[in-house]
Amino acid sequence: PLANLQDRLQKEASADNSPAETPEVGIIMGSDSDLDVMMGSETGRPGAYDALTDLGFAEQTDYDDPPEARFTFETYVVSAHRTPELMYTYAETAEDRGLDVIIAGAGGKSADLPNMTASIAYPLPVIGVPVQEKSVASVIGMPQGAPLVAVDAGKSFNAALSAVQMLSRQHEELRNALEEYHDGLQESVAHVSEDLHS
Ligand code: RP5
Repeated sequence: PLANLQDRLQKEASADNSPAETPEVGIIMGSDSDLDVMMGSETGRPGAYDALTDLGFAEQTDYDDPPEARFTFETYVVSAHRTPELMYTYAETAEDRGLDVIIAGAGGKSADLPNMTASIAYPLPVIGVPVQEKSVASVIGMPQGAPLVAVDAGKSFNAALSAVQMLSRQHEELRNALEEYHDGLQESVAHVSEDLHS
């Protein structure tokens, strides 16, 4: 499966797909044990999956068969330490595969996936998510000249919002969706206070 996966990524990079057919956001993580934090959904606190789907994105599982939604994201488990060649191929082909931004999460004390991906995929922006508190120093600790944007531990939800903010500079519908979503988030905070005082 490893060779097939690398092969598939390479083929997708040389395919002639239009931007509307390819995922804009790539979500990668070092282990399937990161899925809860990275995706959220019904597993606990909201994560990147929730923010993106709330904003109208659909998950694209087959590169050659895009969903109807205009904006899509993809999800891969890629480990900097256990599958370094796959990490390299993913990061190196990302731009040619049509991605505009990568959200990369890793845990442990050597949370190297976001950092290495940012270095290889440069100049494509990478948003790092430290999956645990102890991963923060590793994720944000980049040397001068090797940029990586990062969010706080576990905040893949914010990483997704930041990714859509980047995309919204080119797509007005995403700008409008972000504004509307922000209004909704404000209302939900206000509801909590209202409930406390009713
Ligand atoms: C990191 O090591 C992964 O991102 C994960 O957060 C952590 C532990 O991985 P598992 O041992 O649970 O697979 O590379």
